[in-house]
Amino acid sequence: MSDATDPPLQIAAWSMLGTPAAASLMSRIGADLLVVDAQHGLFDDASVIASVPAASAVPVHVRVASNSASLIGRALDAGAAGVIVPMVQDGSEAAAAAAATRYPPLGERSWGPLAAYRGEPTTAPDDANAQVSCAVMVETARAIAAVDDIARAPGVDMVFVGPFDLAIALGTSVAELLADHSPGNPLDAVVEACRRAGTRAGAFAGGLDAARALADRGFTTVAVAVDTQLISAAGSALIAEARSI
Ligand code: 3PY
Ligand code: MG
Repeated sequence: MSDATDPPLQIAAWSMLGTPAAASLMSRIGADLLVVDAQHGLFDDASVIASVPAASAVPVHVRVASNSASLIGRALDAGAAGVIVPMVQDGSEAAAAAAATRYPPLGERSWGPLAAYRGEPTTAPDDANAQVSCAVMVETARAIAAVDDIARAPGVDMVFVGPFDLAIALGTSVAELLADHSPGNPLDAVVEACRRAGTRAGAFAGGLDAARALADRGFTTVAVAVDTQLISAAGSALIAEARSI
């Protein structure tokens, strides 16, 4: 259930397709932010570097392939507003991810923004530290058990649930996870830990019904519009209708 102290709901778009054109299109559909997926999407280092400036209509957050300081640094050097770090298991992994997003003295990020090579102004280290967002993904049983430590880790701005991995890890399905309202539901545990820590709670939804269910539970960032799914769904519906011409 949403709470009066929660931040306003953010609706995220999500790009898998690995090109600046797809990222640019997805940044212009009215979402509050765009996630460029370099874990399970087709983005690599070069296409992240080309896509972040192309998707200039909204802040771009890169889901990096793993909890690696160099991947996090390169995504931020490309101009990303933040990163989403998958498969974070405990407070120390969360703190390491966050440290990779901040320059000293707050963290261990190394200076070298790619914006400079595009002739764009760079952001001063203190401003970059204040503006960047570090989201860490909670999607295993171990992470759920450590969710308070993860949400409280210094520099973590958002705890982001991967419901598909979480459902696999817990031996259930996303539908059952969303339908379950018994005490101790892991989705509620994430929202409650985030409220205690003053951290945003986000989740991948992948569609309207899941987004609504997650927002009703208190998640304040929901990723709802995924480019691959939109093309398949809208394309097959249109072709099916065109068959009746
Ligand atoms: C998950 O559901 O596990 C995700 O990582 C969403 O992309
Ligand atoms: Mg996942």
